[in-house]
Amino acid sequence: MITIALSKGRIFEETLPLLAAAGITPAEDPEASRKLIIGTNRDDVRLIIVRASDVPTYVEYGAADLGVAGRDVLIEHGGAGIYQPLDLEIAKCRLMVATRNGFDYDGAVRQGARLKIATKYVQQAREHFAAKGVHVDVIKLYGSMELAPLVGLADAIVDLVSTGGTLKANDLVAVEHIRDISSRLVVNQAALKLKEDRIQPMLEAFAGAIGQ
Ligand code: PRT
Ligand code: MG
Repeated sequence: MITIALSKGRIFEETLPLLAAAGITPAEDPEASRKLIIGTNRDDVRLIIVRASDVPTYVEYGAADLGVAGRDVLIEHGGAGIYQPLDLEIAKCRLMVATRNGFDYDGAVRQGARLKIATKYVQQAREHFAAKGVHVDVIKLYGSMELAPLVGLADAIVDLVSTGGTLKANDLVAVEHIRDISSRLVVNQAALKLKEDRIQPMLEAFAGAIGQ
């Protein structure tokens, strides 16, 4: 059996055409079903539905052979023991620093102010501000980061931006670009060796389908 870990929502949707290119069709739509293990048209392939940030953990421990995870999630996880053979170029966005519209971010940085940063991406936020030589207190949140500057929890957030609509709706502005993000195929290293005969053709099918 080959087990593929996916999260619901954009990653599942954008992975479907790649699975199709490898001849894999899910038996059910995870949005409509409460099942966490979903069969496919292939007897030897199943999907498991996990939180986006849990995909690397399932793959690292071999509970899933393959998975699809954002670069944001992979950097935060650390990527130990996980092979990342392909950038799938899906679920694209940008990791950015954002503040309230009107907050003088550049001024605060120039004056050497200590900034409060709310984020789910603690590791990447620390690295970004350390590289700039800016002192920060990082406040870990699990979601709705956009709220933090509006209620005085933080001076700025580090979050993903795609259309910019969420920032705009909350009167926030992006002030710094940290990195471009897309999702990658991740593979358990032992599985790649043990099940190479079935995993390798899948990798080739995914690679062939990217960007088409
Ligand atoms: O939702 P859940 O808490 O379960 O986890 P998750 O938010 O990590 O999962 P999901 O499915 O929302 O995102 C999975 C992956 O998609 C992320 O790890 C990213 O790599 C990628 N991705 C691409 C995004 C976005 N675009 C994105 N726009 N993930 C989140 N967002 C959020 C962002 O955090 C912000 O709140 O959408 C909002 C901004 O969107 P715009 O279009 O208004 O700018
Ligand atoms: Mg989400």
